[in-house]
Amino acid sequence: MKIDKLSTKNESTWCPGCPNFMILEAVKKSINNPKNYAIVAGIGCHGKMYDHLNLSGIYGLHGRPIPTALGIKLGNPNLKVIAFGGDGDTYSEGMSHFIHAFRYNADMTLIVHNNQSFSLTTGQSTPTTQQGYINGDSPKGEINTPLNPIKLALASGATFVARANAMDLNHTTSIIKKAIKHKGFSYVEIMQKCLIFNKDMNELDKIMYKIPDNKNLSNANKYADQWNYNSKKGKMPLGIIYQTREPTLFEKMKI
Ligand SMILES: Cc1ncc(C[n+]2csc(CCOP(=O)(O)OP(=O)(O)O)c2C)c(N)n1
Ligand code: SF4
Repeated sequence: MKIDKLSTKNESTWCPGCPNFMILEAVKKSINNPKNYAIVAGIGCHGKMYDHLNLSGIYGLHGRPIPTALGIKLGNPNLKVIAFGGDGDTYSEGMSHFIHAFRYNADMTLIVHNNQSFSLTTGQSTPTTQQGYINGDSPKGEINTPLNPIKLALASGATFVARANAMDLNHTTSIIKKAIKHKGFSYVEIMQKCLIFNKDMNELDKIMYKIPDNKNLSNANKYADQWNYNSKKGKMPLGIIYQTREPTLFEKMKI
């Protein structure tokens, strides 16, 4: 098998056609000097990114890719650190880390693979699952409304918030490249269909549209409000929803 520098020979356990393959490709296209990078993954289908990227790092715990990535960054500030999380991983068990990461503003990147489902554990509801979704955990349908992590990120002091569509390789790649370049904590949510669970939300491409890079917080909040994670209607903006420059963690610590 011929493999490039960033690939591994590990067997894939993703379902054939899973959009995680597209996210993997976008990440590979965004990395130019692998020795400068370290990665962390949570546990879930998204976590298999760790198996397929020939990069240093830690295959972390469910919900904990952010603090693990922060530990790596503190250990070696010269590294570019990327954390991969699922929507269950990041917005449920890992939620406190998500909020504080924006306050700390350490210079690293979080990529959330949002398929609106705890897919590896057979499709239970996550905090961004739509109301009414029937699954093994909620046989009568999910009773709660989803939270909006983009709004939460903005309210928590985020300096870089972006959303991408896993199926749009070029756009996703350009966003990941900008996220890695950002000075501070960059958060990229990649909307990703799951081919097996919560397939109800697999037609969201119809409401997606691209926005120009935005540096205005009031506009960012308007973009965030355009889609509530609950509906298949409305408009879902893709692109850099907000970017600003604030002191990073190390600048604040003066190291
Ligand atoms: C500390 C801990 N809590 C719970 C689990 C069980 N668990 C493993 S994977 C997973 C679901 C992952 O869902 P998500 O993060 O959305 O990722 P996906 O599989 O959808 O990519 C859960 C709940 C675990 N392994 N460790
Ligand atoms: S269960 Fe869903 S997210 Fe997991 S590998 Fe299959 S298609 Fe991808």
